[in-house]
Amino acid sequence: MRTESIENVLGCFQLEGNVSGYRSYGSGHINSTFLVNCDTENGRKRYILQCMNKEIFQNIEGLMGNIASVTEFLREKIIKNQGDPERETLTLVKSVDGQNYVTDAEGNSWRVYLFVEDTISFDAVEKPEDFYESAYSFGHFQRLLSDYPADTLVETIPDFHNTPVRFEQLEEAIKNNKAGRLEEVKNELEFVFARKEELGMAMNMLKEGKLPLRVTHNDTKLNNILMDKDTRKGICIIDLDTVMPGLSIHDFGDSIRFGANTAAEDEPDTSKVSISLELFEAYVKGFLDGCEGSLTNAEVDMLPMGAKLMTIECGMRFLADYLNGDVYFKTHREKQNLDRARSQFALVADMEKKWQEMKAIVEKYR
Ligand code: ADP
Ligand code: GN1
Ligand code: MG
Repeated sequence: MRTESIENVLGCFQLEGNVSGYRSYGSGHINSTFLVNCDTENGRKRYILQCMNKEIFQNIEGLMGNIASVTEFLREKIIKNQGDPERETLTLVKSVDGQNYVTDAEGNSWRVYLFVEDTISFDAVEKPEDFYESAYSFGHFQRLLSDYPADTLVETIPDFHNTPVRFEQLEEAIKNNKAGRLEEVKNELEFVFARKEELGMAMNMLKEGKLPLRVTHNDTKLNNILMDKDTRKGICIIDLDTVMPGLSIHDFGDSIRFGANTAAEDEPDTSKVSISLELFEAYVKGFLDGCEGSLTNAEVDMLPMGAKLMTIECGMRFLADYLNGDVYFKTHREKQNLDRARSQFALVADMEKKWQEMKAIVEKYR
């Protein structure tokens, strides 16, 4: 991103004071995020500037429409509950001509949010209590959106958590072998193909009406929640690009995939990868508390399967991206997508070993 263009873009938004600096920020894999500092008469004011990934999000207008109306809906609920809407949900800053985003001369679209101060977003769980808090918040988020008109939401990435479609996309990547890396991933493919029959479980239950479609977040990674830096309570759910109709077990599962792994998502040494049952338990408890009894019996039954499916699905996505030449997820080193995929599959294997224990934990809190 050229400096000159970022400065032009910032000039298009209704920021308070004068921009005194900006820098790259956060560890998201999709958008380009910047922290922006402004000097105002009353001191410092900070913003988040994001360039949306236009290869991944084909309908930016629809995506921004979703975010504007979901944050407005949440804002009203937060005000009713006597909360602070500028801390508890994202606040879009309008452009000088009153729009929710701006498109530059190169066709890149940008948005600005108020920076939520005095919060932290974790890339790894430090304490089970923090994981409980994040689970509570993601459960509560779903609860707050339970009466949101789902049919008005644009599907920003079609088939986002349709695991069988993700399998087909992997098959396509194998067929094309664009980056010539197929030979390297034989073991990983064997792992996935051995589990092919299981991949459709959740989607089949949805089709049969056994699992309800809800408004879900769909990207419930630990660093997509801001926690208060002092109380360490969940404050604000962010990264709303994929808020769409989806399955609650997928929101649950994606958090487990990322947060209950004893190793990093891209850990090259898979012997360090395992599912922490202590963290799994903290998340089950927090998510069920946050959902306040709204999950059906079938949803609760399927929580462990949600975790397994989200982990294998994400592994397939990383693997397909590796075969395609690292075109989707941001990478910072060679073979990072391959390491990410391997770490996901090692986590699935460990879940399989601990399956009965995972089920017993869910039973304890249902
Ligand atoms: P990506 O889609 O690339 O993951 P995110 O929207 O998750 O992008 O933003 C990346 C990171 O920026 C987050 O993990 C978080 O640390 C930080 N961030 C994003 N929005 C805000 C905000 N409004 N206030 C404070 N921090 C934020
Ligand atoms: C991406 O945007 P970010 O970094 O929070 C991805 C998720 C993956 C995750 C893996 C829109 O999330 O689906 O689970 O990376 N988001 C999108 O870390 O594809
Ligand atoms: Mg993110």
